[in-house]
Parts: sequence; C-alpha cells; structure tokens
Amino acid sequence: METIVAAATPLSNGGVSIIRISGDKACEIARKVLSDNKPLTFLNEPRKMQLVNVNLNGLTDKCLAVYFKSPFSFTGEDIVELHLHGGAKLTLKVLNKLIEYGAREAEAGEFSKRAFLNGKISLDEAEGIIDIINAESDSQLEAASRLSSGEFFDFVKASQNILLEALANLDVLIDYDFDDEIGGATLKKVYDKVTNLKTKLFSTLNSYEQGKLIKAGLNVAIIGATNAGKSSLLNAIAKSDVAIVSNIAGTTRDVVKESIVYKGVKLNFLDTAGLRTTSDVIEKMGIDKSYKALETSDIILYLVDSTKPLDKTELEYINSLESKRTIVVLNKIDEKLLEKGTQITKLDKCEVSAKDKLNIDYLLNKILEKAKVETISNKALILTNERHYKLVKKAIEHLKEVETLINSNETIELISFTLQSAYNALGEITGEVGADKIIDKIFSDFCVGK
Ligand SMILES: Nc1nc2c(ncn2[C@@H]2O[C@H](COP(=O)(O)OP(=O)(O)OP(=O)(O)O)[C@@H](O)[C@H]2O)c(=O)[nH]1
Ligand SMILES: [Mg+2]
Repeated sequence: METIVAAATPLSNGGVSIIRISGDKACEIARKVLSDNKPLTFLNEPRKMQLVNVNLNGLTDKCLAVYFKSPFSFTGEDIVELHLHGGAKLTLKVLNKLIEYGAREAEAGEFSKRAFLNGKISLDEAEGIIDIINAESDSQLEAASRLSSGEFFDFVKASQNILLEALANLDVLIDYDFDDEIGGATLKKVYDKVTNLKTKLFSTLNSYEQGKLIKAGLNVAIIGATNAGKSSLLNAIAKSDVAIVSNIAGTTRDVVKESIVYKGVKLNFLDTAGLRTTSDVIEKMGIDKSYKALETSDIILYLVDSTKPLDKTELEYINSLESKRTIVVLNKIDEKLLEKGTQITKLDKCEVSAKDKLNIDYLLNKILEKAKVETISNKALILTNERHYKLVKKAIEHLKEVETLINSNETIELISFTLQSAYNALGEITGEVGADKIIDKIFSDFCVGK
C-alpha cells in the first residue's frame, strides 16, 4: 500500500495543526523533513512524543512528532504524526514536502478505510465515527458514539452466531441419514432459533423510527393563513431574524428553514408561505410548497391569529388536520385572545406570542411530547443508519422465507441457502460481506485526513 498523507486538522489558523502519514514508508518520509541535528528518538519509542525541528528549504520550525508502530495505530499501518504550529501556510508547505518525498495525498476517508481493510474497525463502527464528526445534537452524538464503540456490531455478531448454529444443525441433517423423528426435532430447533432471532431483529428494526428522528432531526412545518405570525414565530424560536416579517399579507414566498437543538434534539423548522387564494403566480408556487411541507413533516404547527375571528372554511380545514402530528398555535396572545380556540376540537392547542416571545419553551416541549421523542439512553439499541435498517429488514425477509420453507418441507439445501442469505445480509452491516462499491461510497463521505 502506498504511503498516504493529509492534514488531520482543518487547514486554518489555530493552535496546533496535525499532519498524519500512514504506510510502510511513513518513518522514512517523515525523517526527510525533520532536521537531523539531533537523533530522532521518537522513531524508536512508539507513542512517545519528541520535540524536533521541521526543515523546509532553509525555513526551520519546531514540531512535536509521534510514531505509532504497525499494527498498533488507527490504520493498522505505521503512522507518523507531526504536530505543527497551527496555520494553513506552514501545514501546506510541510504537506507538499512530504508529497515530494514520496507520500501520496490521502483521499477522503482513506485513513478510516485502511483501518477497516486492516480489521481495526468494522464498517458500522466507521459509520459511527463519521456520525460523531457530523453530530449536531446530544442525541446524535450519543447514538454515534454507541455505534462507533461497537454496540451494534456486537448485536449483529451475536445474531450471526445464532444463524451459524442453525446452519450447523442443518449440516448434520445433510451429512447423515437420520430417521424422521430426529430430523423433525432438529428442524424444530432451527425453526425456533429463526423465530426468536426474527423477533429480536424486528424490535431493532422498529427503533429506526426513533433513530431517524435522532439522526436527521424532527421536521416541524409552520403553516397557517397569511399574517398569522409564522415568520415571527420562526424568528422567536431561532432567536434571530432569519425570516422577513411584515404586516403585508403574503410576505413569505418560499420555505425558510432553520434548525435548532432543543433538549439535545435537533428540530428543523420550516416557515412557509401563508395559505390563501391568490392570483400571484410566484405566491401560488410558494403555497404549493407549504402544502408539501405540511405533508412531509413530522409535526405541523398550524398558526392562527387569535385576535381575528376564524372563518368557517379555515376552521373546517384546521379540524381536518391529522391530530397525531398537529398542534394548533394560537398566536398574538399579547393582544386580545378571542374564544376561537374552543371551536377547534380534537387538536392540541398552544397559546403563544411570537412578538413578545411568550410560551415559546412551552411550545417546544409540546413538540417533543407530540413526536414522542425519547432520550436515547432509555432504549436498548437504536438504529440510526438507513443502510443498516435496510439490511436488518433484508435479513428478516430471509428468515421469514426460512420459516415458510421449513413449514412446507422444502429441502435442507434450500433452507440452508436461505439461512446463509440472512447471515450475509447481516454481514454486509459489519462489512464482513460486501461489495467494494458500497465500501468506497461509505468512506467517501468522510473528510480528508480521517
Ligand atoms: N401583536 C402581535 N403581533 C404579531 C405577533 N406575531 C406576529 N405579529 C405581527 O403580525 C404581522 C405578520 O407577521 P409575520 O410573521 O410576517 O406573519 P406570517 O404568518 O409569516 O405572514 P406571511 O409570510 O405573509 O404568510 C406582523 O406585523 C407581525 O409583527 C404576535 O405575537 N403579537
Ligand atoms: Mg411569513
């Protein structure tokens, strides 16, 4: 494998900038940029830092160098890290020198990919690492760190072991000539194992609903008639003027998105164009988007200007909304609050003032309650990754097929083959089984230097 190099820290000004070199020639190449006015003892003492000089055609600077000897490194290969003074210019100069001396610039995620190929981490653990890097909320971070620490890996491995046992049971039936009674008892054992495993996988599969929320955040659409105060509410929630507010009806024409993290959960708010009949073509396009946001979001905040009477059509429309995901927000309670709320039945209601920022926290809590967002630590295992979800689902399908095959007295070979397919689906999660293309795709989502 070629020796690769990249900055492991962002290329900008900061206290320290770290360059990572990985591969057979890591020591040899690093040595070339380090001044040899004193012995480079760090190369004989892995994991121990040494203050050395870095030499760039006459320019000398100090840096800390450390060596991780294969296989005891992140990639499993020889790694040298140089901790330089933070600064893009210096880092780029050193990087270029290392490339000149024979290292190749690493591709995105190449260090992690090598770690995977060298058996240091599994594919799902690598996906956990990328989730840690991208985490924006506490729940995302917690889910990511659980994934990267191998919790899901252990579950998948244990499930695969059950399938291996079942396959071993079936093998005995293929090799020997058993009477019906023994054969039947063995098949029953296999059947029970498959059914139990299927139930476990099902409950993991169901956790994806929650996992999706944690990973992508909860989408909350702010809908309502023009001038209800939708944009004002978005600004109050975001604590910043992200959307234009005016008393002209039809101010918002497009969807304005803003995310916040509340109580460790990412909430993505969508402020939309006010619903009304209009001949303005652009506004109409905006209103189409409002309906789309209404359909696709997890939670709908239907905003009502509570100082004005509700007309019959709007009232009917509000009452037709899905109660499971709708909260009717009666806005402008700083002014006169009409009794209109009582006409809205079956839907949760919440009174706020977007202008005076009254009851905003109360509303945010109501949203979490409505979406049944649980804190992640309450759950045994939560699937957050779509790829994992699809593979668990695929494994379940194969297990269902095994049950049908056993029930219809199909051949042992066919049952074994289908069990093996379930095993392989789970193996794709960890990367034990897998196509190079999928592996490449996963690592290409990483940043360079990771
Ligand atoms: N008194 C009072 N006025 C408010 C409140 N919220 C919004 N307003 C006013 O209502 C008017 C409309 O506010 P916007 O936030 O632009 O309303 P909108 O629903 O986004 O309107 P469109 O984008 O046109 O659909 C503005 O004059 C706001 O100042 C509130 O809580 N109390
Ligand atoms: Mg608006």
